[in-house]
Amino acid sequence: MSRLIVISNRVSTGGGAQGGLAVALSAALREHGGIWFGWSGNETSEFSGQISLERIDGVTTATVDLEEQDIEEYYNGYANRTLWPLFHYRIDLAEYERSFAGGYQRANERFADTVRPLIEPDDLVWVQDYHMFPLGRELRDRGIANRIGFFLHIPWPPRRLLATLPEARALVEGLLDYDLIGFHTEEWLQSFCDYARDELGGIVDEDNVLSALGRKVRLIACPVGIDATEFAALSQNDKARQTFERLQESAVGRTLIVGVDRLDYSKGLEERFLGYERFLTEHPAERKEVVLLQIAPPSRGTVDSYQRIRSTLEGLAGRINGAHAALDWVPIRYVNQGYPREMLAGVYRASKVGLVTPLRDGMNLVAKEYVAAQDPDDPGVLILSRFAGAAEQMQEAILINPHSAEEISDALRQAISMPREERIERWRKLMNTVVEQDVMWWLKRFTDALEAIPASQSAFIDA
Ligand code: ADQ
Repeated sequence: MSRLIVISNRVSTGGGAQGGLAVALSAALREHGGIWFGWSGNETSEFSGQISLERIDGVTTATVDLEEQDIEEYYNGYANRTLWPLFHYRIDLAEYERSFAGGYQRANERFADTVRPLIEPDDLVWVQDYHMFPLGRELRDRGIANRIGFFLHIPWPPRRLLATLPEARALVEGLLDYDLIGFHTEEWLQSFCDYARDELGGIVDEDNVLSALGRKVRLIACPVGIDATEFAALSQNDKARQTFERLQESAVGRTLIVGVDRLDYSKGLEERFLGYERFLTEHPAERKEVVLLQIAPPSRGTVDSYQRIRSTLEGLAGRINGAHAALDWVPIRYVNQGYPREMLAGVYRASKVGLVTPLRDGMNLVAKEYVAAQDPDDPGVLILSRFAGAAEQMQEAILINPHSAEEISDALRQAISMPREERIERWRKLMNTVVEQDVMWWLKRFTDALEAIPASQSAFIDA
């Protein structure tokens, strides 16, 4: 079995917001042996390429500090102000600045210089996400002939949207130096193919191998999962039970509806609040029978669009509560805080409706966690946006268009009155998928596909 070199913006060997993913990547690194490389999260006055090696729970991590200008242009700039909004179809929020593009390229060159000496000839190299698009090419330029895979955790935008990015063509050309590119869904994969065909004259064969500009890269749709068995067990532990009881007590017999998201404009929180408000006004008889608990810890607070969405939501929650609250009832409990995973599991289990309404989402792991945490004899109902990658696998949820307040309102009504047998039937099918296509399944599917590629296929096919 080849050693694995995982490369991502941040390195985390467990816990944190991306708990499941970090745990899975750590498990793969323990099994294959190898190194997890990335930015330390720290700033240095002058970039030195000095690597900090650590061994945590059987996993070797290697991290490097970046200069303030790199962090500003590469991370806060190109990654969070340019690529994130564009890839979530929000060109209205995307900022196109040459300095960001330059800083992004420089940081990737620095990563390549730093990680290069750690890579041995038979290692599989696996680059994660939109922070690192150019890394494959940079490694090739430094003589790395290993198999290199790339996985994108966010959507791939339609061709005409991507074309608004000044560096779009260079970005996609750079991706041709990978051997394998993974997307969460067929839809994101097809958008990528559209661009490669129309803008680069590429050809995609029946095995999803793209040939363009004299190079070949294999494409796969490989949806990420959660550690479903572990999460289901978590929902039964003491801390989860305490949270469950506390919530049940405070809801005093009302139906709890839950939303759990990083505070991000892609998650459709504003539209969710408006849909819920519509439900309150359209169904006066059921009004005081429900409570929406929205948990949304702030993220990327230095970026203006994140400050704006935060204040918009505070205003909206205040207005809805002001207009509808009674002496003994507040319609929205809006909490800006992160919680340990076992508490979240208790929250999901206590909630009869899971409301997951992103406007765009690469996958969305909350939808899967909500399902995994349910009581098999009395499960809650998942309402899920059609525009989350997870919708491709989770057809038994109530699927909605998150832009329509009416659809959200109708779905809430349907979920709240759904008979137990139907809830159980839908949940069983959802749970089967969540368990079968879990995070270890994802990991194996990707690493098997990478290992199956003849060594260094991405070397120039015509050269
Ligand atoms: P995110 O945009 O962060 O991930 P998501 O997939 O929902 O979105 O994962 C969020 C994680 O954070 C979940 O595990 C959730 O439990 C946790 N979390 C959210 N709120 C929390 C809170 N208040 N307290 C504690 N934990 C909280 C990106 C992409 C997604 C893709 C993932 C993985 O945007 O589309 O699913 O990567 O590929």
